[in-house]
Amino acid sequence: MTVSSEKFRLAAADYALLGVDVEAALNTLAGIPISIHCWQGDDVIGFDGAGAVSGGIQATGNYPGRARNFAQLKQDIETALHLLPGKHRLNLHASYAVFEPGQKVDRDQLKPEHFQPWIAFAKENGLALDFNPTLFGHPLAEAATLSSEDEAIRQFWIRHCQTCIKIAEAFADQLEDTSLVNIWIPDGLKDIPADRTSPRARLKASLDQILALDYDRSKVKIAVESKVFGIGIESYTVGSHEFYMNYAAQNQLLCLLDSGHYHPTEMISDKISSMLLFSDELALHISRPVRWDSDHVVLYDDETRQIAQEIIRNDVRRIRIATDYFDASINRIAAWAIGVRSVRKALLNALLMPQATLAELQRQRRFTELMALQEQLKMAPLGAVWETFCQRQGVPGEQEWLRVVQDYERRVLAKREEEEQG
Ligand code: RNT
Ligand code: ZN
Repeated sequence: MTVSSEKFRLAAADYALLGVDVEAALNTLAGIPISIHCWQGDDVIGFDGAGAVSGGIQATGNYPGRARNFAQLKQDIETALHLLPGKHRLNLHASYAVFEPGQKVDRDQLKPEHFQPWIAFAKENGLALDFNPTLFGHPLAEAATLSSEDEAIRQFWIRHCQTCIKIAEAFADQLEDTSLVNIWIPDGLKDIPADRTSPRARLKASLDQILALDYDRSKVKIAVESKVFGIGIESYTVGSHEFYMNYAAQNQLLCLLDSGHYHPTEMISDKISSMLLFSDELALHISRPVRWDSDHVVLYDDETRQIAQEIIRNDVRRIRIATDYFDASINRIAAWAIGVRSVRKALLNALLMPQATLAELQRQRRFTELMALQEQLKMAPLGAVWETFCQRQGVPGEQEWLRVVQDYERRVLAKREEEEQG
């Protein structure tokens, strides 16, 4: 027996004493899809010529090796996927359309054909695709988008969202899986508004017009993502939480909760149970805000663990889990690996908790024992179970994955900088 299998056997025995079935947990864990955001690979720049992200979000740092085109981003995602145990989906933005050399297609004219290479990539890797209209990093997004006072601009973005829904329908058809389309807009004001209502009324009218499109609701799921503020739009965000929560409820859309989009002490882990009492499905962007919506790499931290516990305690099948962060200060493949592995570890941690016992202690108001057991669980041998999970999934363990990244950095990423300097 190898050392790691012996460690696993002992760990499983410890969990059995707590009433937890480790094998059942690993089975469930392997099947939970995490939708990986493509935009960590290139600092949210995209391929359609924007050159930089805008809209109050920002990737800081200049670590070498950023993906500059489809071939590079695809290669990086594939490399990251080999480091990630379990089932995944891929989350694309419209700005990642793949064009022929010299071809220019504006965002309101995009077609499924511009994503055919991504569909092929998804097929090769057994991934389903999720999608996002890109309402930033574009000359017509400098002021406002779906809430714009300029009717031509507003209609441009309405057409963009509609075409994105059609593209997602093509994803769903060709990959035989539903596709989530998430709408996030950067509209807001730097300083105190005189009229908070009109932009929101225009956003509501825009969404109504987008949804009037004929699309297959069984294939394409639409989510709306709120936010409390962004850089340069500190005082007023048109798409606030109340706005979208009500809009989603009224129109049977999914509400998307991003863990960086609330006040610093307001946690999305506490929102999941409430949301699910009123809608069938919920979507999440797991991020890590540091003092603000900074989109740091997700870690295996308290809030990520709490989010995972709420996902497992409620109903994992009703929650669409995605990652959303962008760090340009460290190796971008490592950023994917650490963030997505952290979400998966947190899900494993949640699956290895004796949920029924804990809930019963709460019901009986035996709070001393509840606190003691919750603390005891923090010392449980999760690491050994995680290593076995990685091994069974054919993915490197905690000791090994970084070496794979470092090797890739030497072989591939470093060359990109040389090419650039030419
Ligand atoms: C921005 C939102 C949004 C973006 C992506 C790129 O604050 O979180 O989800 O991060 O669409
Ligand atoms: Zn987000």
